[in-house]
Amino acid sequence: MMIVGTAAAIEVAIILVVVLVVLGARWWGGRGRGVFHKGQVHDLDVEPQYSGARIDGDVVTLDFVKKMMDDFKNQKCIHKRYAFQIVLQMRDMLRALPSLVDINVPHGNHFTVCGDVHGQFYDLLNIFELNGLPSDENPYLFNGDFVDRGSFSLEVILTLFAFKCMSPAAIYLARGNHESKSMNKIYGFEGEVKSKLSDTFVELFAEVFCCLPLAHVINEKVFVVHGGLFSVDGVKLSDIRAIDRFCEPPEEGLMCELLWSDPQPNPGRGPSKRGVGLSFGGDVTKRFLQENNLDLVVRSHEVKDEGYEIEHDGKLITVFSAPNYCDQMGNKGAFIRFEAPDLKPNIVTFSAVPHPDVKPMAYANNFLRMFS
Ligand SMILES: [Mn+2]
Repeated sequence: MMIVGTAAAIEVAIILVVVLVVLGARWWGGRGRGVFHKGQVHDLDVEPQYSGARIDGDVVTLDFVKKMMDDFKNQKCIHKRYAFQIVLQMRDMLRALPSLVDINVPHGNHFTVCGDVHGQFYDLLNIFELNGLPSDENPYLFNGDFVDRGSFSLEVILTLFAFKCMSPAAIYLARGNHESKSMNKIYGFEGEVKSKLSDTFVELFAEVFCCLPLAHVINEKVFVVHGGLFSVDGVKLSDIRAIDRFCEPPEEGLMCELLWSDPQPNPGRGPSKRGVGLSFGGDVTKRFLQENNLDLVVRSHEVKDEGYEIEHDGKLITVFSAPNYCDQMGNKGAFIRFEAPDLKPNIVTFSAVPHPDVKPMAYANNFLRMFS
C-alpha cells in the first residue's frame, strides 16, 4: 500500500514537472517574439460583408495603401486583421534597423523631411497632394510625433506604416517623444486605439514604437532628430548608433535628450521649458556639427507660426507639419525638400485643410491630464 502510494506520488510529480516545463517554454517563447506573433493573424477572420481595403497574402501594395487611405478619408476603419498584419510587419522591419539610420540620396534625386503630424490625417493627405505619395523616387522622412492630440492618429500611423511595408526606401520614420506609453495614455492615442481597434493593439503599438530609430543622417551631412542635442559636449554619431533604444524613453541621458530637447537663442545650455531634456544654444549646435563633420541639424517638436524656423546662424532648422495645430494655433505647416548633391533645404509651407467634426483630444484622458 505504502509503495503504491509513493509510485503514484512520483508519477504526479513527473506530470507536474512536464506541465510546468511546457508552460514555461511557451511563456518564454512568447516573450522572445514579443507580445504578439504572426500565427495570431489567421485567428482574425474577415467577414464576407467587409467592404474595406484587403491585403492579399503578405504583400502590402500601393493599391492597398491607396484604398486604405480612401477608406480612412471616409471615416471607415480598417479590419483588425490587416491592422495587425501591418503593425507586425512594421515591428519586424524596425527591429532590424540601427538606432541611427544613414540615408543615401543619389545625385539628381530629392528627399523630403516632414515634422510633427500629431494625428492630423487630413493635413497628411494634403502633404501627399502637394508633394506626391511616398515612393522610392519620392522618399520621405517623418520626424516623430505621428500620434496624439489630433483625433485621426490611428489613420496617420497606419498610413505611414503601410507605406513603409510597401517599400522600406519610400519612407523613413523616427521616434518622437509622443511615441511612448505615458504620452499616449494622456494625449489621446491610447483612447483612440481602444475605441477604433481594441485594448490589445495599445500594447502592440507600444511595443512597435520602442523599435523606431532615434535619428537619421542624410548623405553624411544633415542630422535629423525629433527633439535636439545634448547636455554634454563630445557626443559622436557612433554614440547615438550605440544607444540601446528598445525601451520606453528614459528620463535622462542621450535618448531622452534626442527626443525632448529644444534650441535656445542664447549660447550655452539652459533648463528645459518642458521639464524634460534641456535647451541648447548655437555654440552647442556648431560644436556638434563640427565634431561629426556635418552641415545642418533638422529637428521638429515645436509648433512654429510659419511651420518652420531657421536658428543658430542657419545651422538648425525646426520643421513642423501640423498646420493650425489642435485646431487653434493658426500656424502654417511646412516640409523641407532636399535636392542631392548640394542638399540645399527648400522649405514649402502650407495651410490647414478641413477635417470631419471630431475635435482634437476627443479620445484623451482628461482626468490624467489634470495631473500631468
Ligand atoms: Mn514632440
